[in-house]
Amino acid sequence: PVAIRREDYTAPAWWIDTVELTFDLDPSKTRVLNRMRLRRNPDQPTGALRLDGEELNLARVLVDGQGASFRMEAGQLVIDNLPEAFELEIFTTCCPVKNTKLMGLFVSQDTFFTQCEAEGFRRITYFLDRPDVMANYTVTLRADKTAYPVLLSNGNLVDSGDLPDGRHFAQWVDPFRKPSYLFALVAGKLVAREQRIRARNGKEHLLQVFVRAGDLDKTEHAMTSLIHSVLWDEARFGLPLDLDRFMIVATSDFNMGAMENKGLNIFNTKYVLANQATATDADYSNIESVVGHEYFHNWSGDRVTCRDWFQLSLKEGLTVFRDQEFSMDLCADASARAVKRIEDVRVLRTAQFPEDAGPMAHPVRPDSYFEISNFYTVTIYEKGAEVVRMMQTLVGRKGFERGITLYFERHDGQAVTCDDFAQAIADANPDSELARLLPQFKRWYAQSGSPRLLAHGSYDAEARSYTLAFEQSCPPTPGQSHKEPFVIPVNVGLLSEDGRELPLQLEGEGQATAGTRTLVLTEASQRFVFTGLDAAPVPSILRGFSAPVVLDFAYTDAQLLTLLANDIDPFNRWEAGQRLALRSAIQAITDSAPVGNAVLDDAYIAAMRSVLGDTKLDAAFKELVLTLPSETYIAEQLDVVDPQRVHTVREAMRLQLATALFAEWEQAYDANQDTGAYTPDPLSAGRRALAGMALVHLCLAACASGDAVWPGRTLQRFKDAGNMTDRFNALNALVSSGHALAAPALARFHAIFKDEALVIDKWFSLQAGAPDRGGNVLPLVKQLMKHPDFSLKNPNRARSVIFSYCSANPGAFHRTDAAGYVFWSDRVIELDALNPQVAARLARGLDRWNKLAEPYRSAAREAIMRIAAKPDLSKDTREVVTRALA
Ligand code: HT7
Ligand code: ZN
Repeated sequence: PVAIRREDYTAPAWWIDTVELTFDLDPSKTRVLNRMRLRRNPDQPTGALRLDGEELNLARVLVDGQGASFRMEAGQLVIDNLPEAFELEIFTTCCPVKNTKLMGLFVSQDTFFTQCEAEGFRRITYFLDRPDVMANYTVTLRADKTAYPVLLSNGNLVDSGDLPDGRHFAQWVDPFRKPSYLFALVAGKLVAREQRIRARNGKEHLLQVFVRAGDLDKTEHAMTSLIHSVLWDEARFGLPLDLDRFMIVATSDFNMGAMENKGLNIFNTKYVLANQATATDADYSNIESVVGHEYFHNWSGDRVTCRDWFQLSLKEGLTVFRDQEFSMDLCADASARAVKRIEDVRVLRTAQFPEDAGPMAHPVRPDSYFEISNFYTVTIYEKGAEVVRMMQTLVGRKGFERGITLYFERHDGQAVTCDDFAQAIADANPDSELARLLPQFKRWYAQSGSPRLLAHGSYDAEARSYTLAFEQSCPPTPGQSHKEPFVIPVNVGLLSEDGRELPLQLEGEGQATAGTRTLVLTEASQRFVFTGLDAAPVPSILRGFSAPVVLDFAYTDAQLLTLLANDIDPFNRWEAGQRLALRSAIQAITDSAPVGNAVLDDAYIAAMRSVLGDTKLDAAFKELVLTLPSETYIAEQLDVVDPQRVHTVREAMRLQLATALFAEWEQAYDANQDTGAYTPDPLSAGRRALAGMALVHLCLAACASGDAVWPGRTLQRFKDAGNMTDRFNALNALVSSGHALAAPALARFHAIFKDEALVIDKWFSLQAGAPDRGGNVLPLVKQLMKHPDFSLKNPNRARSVIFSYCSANPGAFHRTDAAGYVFWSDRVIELDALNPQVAARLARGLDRWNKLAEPYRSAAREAIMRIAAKPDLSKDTREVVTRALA
């Protein structure tokens, strides 16, 4: 395969103005008639018409109604000697029922769905399948009326009716020009929850959430989330809903979370269906942000789209930022907002930082790719969102809103670049730091790798001043050995030793400021002098995680304990606790002695005791502070990783917290019981999360001591729970503590929920992700794959078993006998033949093999080589393993 390079971008030689598609839907042979009006792009006066196509059967090509001569070249349909403007008619067939890749037109549970981003439309018809070719679509769907009563496509329904032989049709016209990746159709037996809403301008819209008949009682939360999204985008950014009708449809077979097709969003059922009996608080929260995310794409993605796929973060980074802000604005108070921020940063640090340090590291705006599907990454999404967030920090919230307004005014209806976005934000704020530093700021788009920020503080008693010195650097990444300094906004505060917030007086500035201030770093080394200080302060650096960097500061334990107890910035309070725990973990891991049972010191335990007992703190925040850094995050801090040792140390820390704080856990459990009716709001969800965490620790301690009381109570809670969160937390406590009562509870759980696919996913995932005890998880995973409910073809199910084991359970996956790696390579190969996108995601599981200690390292490399040796791998998986071995 050949690499696609950003620098090779050229505008298309032809534009497509209109597309009329007629589908005769049939699972094994769908006929597609595609009638287009094309015209030459005057800026590209030469070049044949080259249309992309994949797995299509071509029956007819007509140019202005006449049979045309064409040739096939590297899978493309090529036509030469065309007039400047003409009508092109192409007739093809495809086989949706055999489409296991779930790209293009496919069938899921007897319903037709499409997935066209990034390059799926070419599996439906021959087309200029690139995002800068935007056209007006008219779509006619014809199908058997009994089997497919609902026929949907983008835009407005303009006609429908019956046809002979029990068939019927529906015609849809999308009033907006769009690229092919936003095309969608759905046809099947579906029912809808409907709601009419009136926008601020008085216009009425119809909102619909389509699901299978039995699932209507699980659509209320998705609908509420959609309504909140519509209102929020109008209120915060002045962006209204631009369609009469906005539809969401759920499918249980989907490669990703959801897809923002214009006016017809298609969702994985996981991000639509919820009721209190089947969905956890986390599910509710994910549904809210994914519904928001897809809805916000209506502007950031659909109205203004990407010129080429290298600009993917233009829409994805911005839209993640928007969905994060949406969820934050829905929070009732500052504490809930801080919890949301901590959760987002945790994702960035446990998933994106490793990506940025591994073989797949790439800039937020990549320079090349082999398969674009591999670049729907945490770097594009989450780091991209951090880049947008830094822009907001540099121009202020109001300034950012002005920038967004200008961006949409300037580029509505266009396919643009990340440069266009940054320019609009800067132009709307000409006096800002962003405008002043724009070319340097844009290095965030160009340079990969997570910058390191080394900070050092020194107090001068005589001058009553404190100097904060910063040095920034960025490690080499594939293809980028040298990096230029970034613009890094660092939010800083200073605390007295007894935890009081101090005024900030920067040398040479007139007025002292209270609270946090943003220092903007631009040089490799820079220093800031704070004056008027009677004693050495405790610096609170990178408050709110104001930039996606690794901060290195030689805090003493005492300083961290001060920050943990007092910082007005909840993020840095949490961060101080994480640093203390991480410090103990790394010490125990790198120590040559066997792992003891007192990894954490008394001061840390005492601090956690105060956090648990602090009546001023919300339960959700306590739960985050008490959660130890993950095995993946700990491993990232080490040069050489022995995953078993990391696992043993972390398990020892968990047990220590469980036993040392037994009484506090009991109290936390009792104090955080639900009183009224179930609601998934952050406050009550936080209470359930802390109660669930307490149960895990109580069961862990009980298993160690042989006590039967708490496991018994946990089983009872499992049986009596009034909602899935409490029920699942209780089940998790039994499973993760390895108690014998887990087995009957699991059996009962399966029996109750056997007809609820999303709950059965949880059942599989819990077992495949359970802490390893003497190598028991891999045999269990193999057994689970033989369970009648298991299917490799369904991505959610494959993820619930295989990914939960290979990618989310390092302690069980990294085995000294290499059996985990052999299992992984077998599954990658097996999945690759069915669904390359899912296989390539799984293939990322050993990205960090190079960091592993022996014998893991050699065995992991061998497993990757085993995959690479397969001659007929997909482009997707080939790219991942090739980069891993480079
Ligand atoms: N923009 C959507 C991307 C997506 C996707 C990409 C490749 C293969 C399947 C896919 N399904 C959805 C999702 C989003 O970011 O909103
Ligand atoms: Zn998106």
